[in-house]
Amino acid sequence: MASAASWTSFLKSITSYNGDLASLTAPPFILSPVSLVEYSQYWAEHPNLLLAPNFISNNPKTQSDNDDDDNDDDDDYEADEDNIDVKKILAVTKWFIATLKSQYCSRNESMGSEKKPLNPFLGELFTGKWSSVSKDPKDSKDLGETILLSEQVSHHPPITAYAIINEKHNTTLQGYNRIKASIYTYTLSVKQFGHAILQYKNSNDSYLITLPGLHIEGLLAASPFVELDGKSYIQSSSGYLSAIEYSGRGYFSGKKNTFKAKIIKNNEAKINLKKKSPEKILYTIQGQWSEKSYISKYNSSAKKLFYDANLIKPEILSVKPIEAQHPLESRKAWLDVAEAIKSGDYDLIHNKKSKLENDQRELRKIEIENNTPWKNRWFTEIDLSGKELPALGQKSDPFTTLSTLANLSKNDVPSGTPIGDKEDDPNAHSKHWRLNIDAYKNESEITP
Ligand code: CLR
Repeated sequence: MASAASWTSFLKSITSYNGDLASLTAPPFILSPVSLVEYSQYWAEHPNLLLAPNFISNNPKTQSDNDDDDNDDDDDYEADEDNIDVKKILAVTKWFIATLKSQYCSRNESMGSEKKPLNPFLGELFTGKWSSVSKDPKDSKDLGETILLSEQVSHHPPITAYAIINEKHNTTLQGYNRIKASIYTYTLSVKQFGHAILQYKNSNDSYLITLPGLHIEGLLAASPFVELDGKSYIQSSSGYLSAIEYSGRGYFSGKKNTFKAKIIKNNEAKINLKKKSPEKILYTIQGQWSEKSYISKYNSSAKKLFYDANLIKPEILSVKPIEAQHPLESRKAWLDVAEAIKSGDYDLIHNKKSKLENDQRELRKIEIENNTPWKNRWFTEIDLSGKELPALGQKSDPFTTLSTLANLSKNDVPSGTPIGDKEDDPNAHSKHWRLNIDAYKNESEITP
């Protein structure tokens, strides 16, 4: 019953929440031994879906059609769509929907509930790779190796940047995120800042991916879980938008984790706040992102299975053994704390965590004394305000064109905020984190 008592004091502490999640002292049973820097891996636990747009061609009998056996209803919708750009945004939408179960349900599945992750230290790294063999038995393509780079690029406020790179297919996903949490009567409400950019360099296609809002329910019952809310968008450079709306139990349907995605051509309808111009919806996809979802074509009532989240198991990232890791690598750095958490010994957790945190404070002090500020390893901050040229030698950043196409703000405001929305703070800066490709290419010390 000791844990029940400390849960009560935890609940009391969140009523006086000051905006800093790290300052909440949660009882051991709700602590996760995993650092938030690891969460970037959830973007690619289905590498075949991430890479799928590479295999979509104009040829009516495409590779993916050939791969289908008799039981081909899970991607049959591709067969009667001949616009290649529409096919591609459907494939990207499918990959994105497939990431959600990993992103938002995996702690419940592996640890029984949502948990409080370790708060990454500045410069903390996490890297690993996915092999070239697809888990999908229908997939016989050579995917090549996909690697993950994840780095804590800021500690105050916490910001994680990541890149997922497949050299064989010239495909890169990169992004960063930060959260802002508030508490309303025992519900933790979280806004995500940041975005991801997905680039298929062989075909010159790029996509902007924005991040949904979420809230944590079940706090009173001591079994927290995530519920997504609001909207998120996928904007393609080819001029198509996938607008996804989330809701929980009992809004669109009686079911949890529901969503409704609309595929729209940009010049037919922009994200318009004031007057809703009539949208010409090409496809609608609805269902549960943690279960099954169905797709229907404009003007047709016929529904086909779009994605079944329980059909193909996620492909787990392979990470070097801890003995082979660098001291900045997450699992190595947090090893003692992680073991203390697993042992459930509050004092031990506190001691090990304090040691790591004090060492970090000491490092920051030395940096100030010596005037040698911490240097990020794989990522750089760029400024898209137009006042300065974007760094990394790029004339323009895909975010500028893609956010303009979608009518989304370019500023550091909640992800997916439309231009002119009440959340679109005109005074917010336009700095965003990008992969420093040279730093990655010249990296020899810390490899996946
Ligand atoms: C981080 C970025 C990932 C998606 C994601 C999933 C779950 C989120 C996490 C992000 C941020 C931290 C988070 C977590 C769920 C719970 C946790 C909001 C957005 C908070 C800090 C824990 C609160 C503590 C209670 C569970 C007791 O791509």
